[in-house]
Amino acid sequence: SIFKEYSLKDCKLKENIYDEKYLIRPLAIIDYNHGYIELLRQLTECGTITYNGFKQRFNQLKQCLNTYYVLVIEDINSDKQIVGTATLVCEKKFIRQLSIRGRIEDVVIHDRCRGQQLGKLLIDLLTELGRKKCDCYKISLECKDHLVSFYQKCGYNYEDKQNFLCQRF
Ligand code: 16G
Repeated sequence: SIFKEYSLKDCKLKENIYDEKYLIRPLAIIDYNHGYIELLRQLTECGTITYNGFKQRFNQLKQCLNTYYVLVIEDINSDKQIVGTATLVCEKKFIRQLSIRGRIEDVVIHDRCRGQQLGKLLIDLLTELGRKKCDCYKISLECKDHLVSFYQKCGYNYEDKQNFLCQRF
């Protein structure tokens, strides 16, 4: 498939990526009507999200220049349904000579589309984007136990010197 040959041109993701079945592109407001939120529900709870609420949040992310890169996979043959997503967030720091730290967030592939390497493709694209275009000095992510080996295949590993801690509200 075209995916295997694709490499991020200038890492700008200016061109959409097609093959016969799927289109990979940045999130758009219209995706609200094509199952984007329902897809996110396969990852975690989302509560009630109205169209206006979604649009407002979308515009907030967009206003943060060079910070949020939300990719989606559209199923061309299935009424443009959104069947995959992943986000790269670039955090600006003072440390390490005003460095940028990347995080991979909210990765979901629709349960009916798993096993086609679509998740790996999204991670690879965002990792390349973070490394080459955004100049991240590191990119990290958190995941459930059963996904550790998947992310290891994408080049992510445990770090001895860091632990992940969390407080929930
Ligand atoms: C996973 C996700 C994270 C997401 C969280 C939601 C990846 C790599 N990790 O950790 O991005 O925000 O689940 O779960 O996709 P929560 O609602 O329990 O925080």
